[in-house]
Amino acid sequence: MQVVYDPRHVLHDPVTEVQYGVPMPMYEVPARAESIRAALLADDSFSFADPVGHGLGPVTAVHHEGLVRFLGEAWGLWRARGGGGSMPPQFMPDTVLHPAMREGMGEAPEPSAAVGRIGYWCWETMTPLVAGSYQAARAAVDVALTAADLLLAGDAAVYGLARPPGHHCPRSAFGGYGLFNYSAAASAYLADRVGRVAVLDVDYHHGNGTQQIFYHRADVLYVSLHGDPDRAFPYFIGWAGERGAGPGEGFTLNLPLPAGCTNDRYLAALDTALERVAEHSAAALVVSLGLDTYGQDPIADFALSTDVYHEVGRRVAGLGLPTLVLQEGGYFVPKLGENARTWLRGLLGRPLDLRPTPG
Ligand code: Q9C
Ligand code: ZN
Repeated sequence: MQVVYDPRHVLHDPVTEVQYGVPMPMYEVPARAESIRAALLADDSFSFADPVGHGLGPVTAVHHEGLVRFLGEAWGLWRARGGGGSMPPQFMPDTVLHPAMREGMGEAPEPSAAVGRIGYWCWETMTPLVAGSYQAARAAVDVALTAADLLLAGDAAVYGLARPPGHHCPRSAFGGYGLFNYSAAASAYLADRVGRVAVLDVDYHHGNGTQQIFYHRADVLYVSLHGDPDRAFPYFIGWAGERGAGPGEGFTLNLPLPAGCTNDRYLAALDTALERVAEHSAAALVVSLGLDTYGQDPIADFALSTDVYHEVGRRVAGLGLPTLVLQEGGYFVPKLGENARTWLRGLLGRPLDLRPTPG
């Protein structure tokens, strides 16, 4: 299996996220992608390829141009404002555009100050921007699109190893650790070229961004298994009753799951998801692969074990669709590489081959 990877992911390396007002070390760190890369390099089922630049077209196909413009200039504006030294080494909003604020008053105009703009284009406090965030996020999109090209060229399965993850980014905002929704960009790119596409999002968190981007479309099916928004981030979206709208009605399927979700419970929900994907007659499948469903993940509450990822990959392969796997979440770094490798081996039909954790 070809793995597309770009070392520029390390340029996005904020130090502090804010959860419930508490500053804490980032969970979404460069070591995540490096742990996966190391595990795949040690397995001859995988070979590495570099991304090719695809420009901004596929980004603005799924994102508001204002968001893209802001992210491109945010760091420079922040530096110019503080002149360096005394400013925090990262940029995060203190005010976000809550819908209640202007209820009944129409759309808010985008302010001109960078400190206002960041809250206009961001929806939470766990995705700080640093000097290289934009470059890393652009590289991640190119990883996903290059992997999509390999799929279009005939590979049965391709893996895009990218970060920061993007599935929490709707058309007009960033957040949820990511800047650009590369799974959505690759899905739209594939839909333009092959017709119907299915997105299977197995990250622990609901992919609110991807759902929003395709909510009105019938050609791109969005199916997600995730922690129930009644208790889990992103809280306000991912409910079972959300099924798509207009021409997209029936083309979103949410399967919220309970805390402590076991391997068996998970596989049963996966079968439901795969049945819906099979009905879609897609020409390609995009998997948003989050490994934060793992039992030891520090920010999630499912109970999956490493071996079940092999079975999940195997069942996904059973669809018989050209499959583009794109990395999203997963925060238990010591097992992340092994979990990804196990999942991908299942997809490839290679035997389960559990290895001891390095280090
Ligand atoms: N206090 C992905 O896995 N923090 N994003 C949740 C709640 C943000 C996760 C913890 C989680 C974002 C791609
Ligand atoms: Zn996640």
